[in-house]
Amino acid sequence: MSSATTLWRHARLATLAGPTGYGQVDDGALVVRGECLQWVGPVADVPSQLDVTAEHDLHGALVTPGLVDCHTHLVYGGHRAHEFEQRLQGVSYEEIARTGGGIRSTVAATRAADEDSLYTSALARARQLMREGVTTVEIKSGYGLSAEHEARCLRVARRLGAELPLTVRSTCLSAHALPPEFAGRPDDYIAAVCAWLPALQAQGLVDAVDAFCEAIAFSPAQTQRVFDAARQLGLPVKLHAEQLSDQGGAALAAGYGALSCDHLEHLSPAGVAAMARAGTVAVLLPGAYYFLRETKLPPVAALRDAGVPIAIATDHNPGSSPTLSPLLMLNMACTLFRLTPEEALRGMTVNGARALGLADRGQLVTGQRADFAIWPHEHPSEMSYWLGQQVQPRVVWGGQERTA
Ligand code: DI6
Ligand code: FE
Repeated sequence: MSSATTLWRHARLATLAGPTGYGQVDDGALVVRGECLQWVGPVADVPSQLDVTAEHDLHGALVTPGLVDCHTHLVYGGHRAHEFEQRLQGVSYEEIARTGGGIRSTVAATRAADEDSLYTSALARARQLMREGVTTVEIKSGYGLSAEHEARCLRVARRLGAELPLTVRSTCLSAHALPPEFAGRPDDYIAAVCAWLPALQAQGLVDAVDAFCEAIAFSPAQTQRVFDAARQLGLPVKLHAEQLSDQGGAALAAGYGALSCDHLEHLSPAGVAAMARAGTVAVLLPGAYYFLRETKLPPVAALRDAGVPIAIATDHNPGSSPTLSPLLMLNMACTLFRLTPEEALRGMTVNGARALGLADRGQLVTGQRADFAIWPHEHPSEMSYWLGQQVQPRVVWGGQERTA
């Protein structure tokens, strides 16, 4: 069976091909065959011998790769608006966590919800991301914190991937917080996590393993035990590292060839160097920085100088980043972290894909997956310029245009 070949012409392409620059093609065309890009270039050079079955004229609209949101916690019950109020009264995120609120309050709400209602709420969130051009999303567990409840959250993530055109990568973040039944016994909890990981993997629920290495969460030694269990199973690792303090987590993760280290506000020069050596992506999360009213900036200039690829994600979660706007994150990456609009866009396309270990997307080049978004813009810098405008692109997932 030969698959359909579709020609999209008169696009202003931001291909992001090559290591820098937008890779702009002003009067560009994309040829899509099946789920992949068969040809990309100027309209004037479209090969004539193609057996095109459908054509679309884009009248000069901007086309970018589909957005990759490489760090989210989309599956959870409840919300934490009351903690937002407390924090505005001066109670810190750490204090709330230490007194049983924070992640643990979402764990209680998540355990109390049934699988269908977790699915329904996560579905609405995923659709919102899709409406802003997200074609690939990573979803972490970490609000179940028992074998049963973690499996449930990861099944919800898999179900979203099966029922939506979106690609979903699922990450096991069981080492996110200490559940109440293990109070005072963090090492026992880590042993339990290491013991249930093989079963989660055997059920096909895990693409990567993450942990929260922090004074209010797990130590480097405990993180290392989780990483050893992941390595035994051949699973790649990522880490919530250096968000609130410098624990040396990034260097530890880099030693395991981590796909990414995420947050990184307190990253040290040694951590930057270790990430550069390992080719680990730095995932910066301006939503959490903003919402927690942090003041310590991630070391963007040092990451840049060391050649560490930078990704940007929403970190959607109910405690520290309740946003579902990837475009707002592009803006904040520029205004708060001083990325260039080009770096921000790369961060949510090609480098976001890299943070998930996906080499088949994030650029508009021959052979990549035909995931792209069509924007009412003249220049790619507008992706991060328009602030809170709720721009809705047309979106093509694996060659098919659909509405989210
Ligand atoms: N860091 C974060 O920002 C999220 N998880 C993490 O390890 C926040 C999770 C939450 O507060 O519910
Ligand atoms: Fe997170």
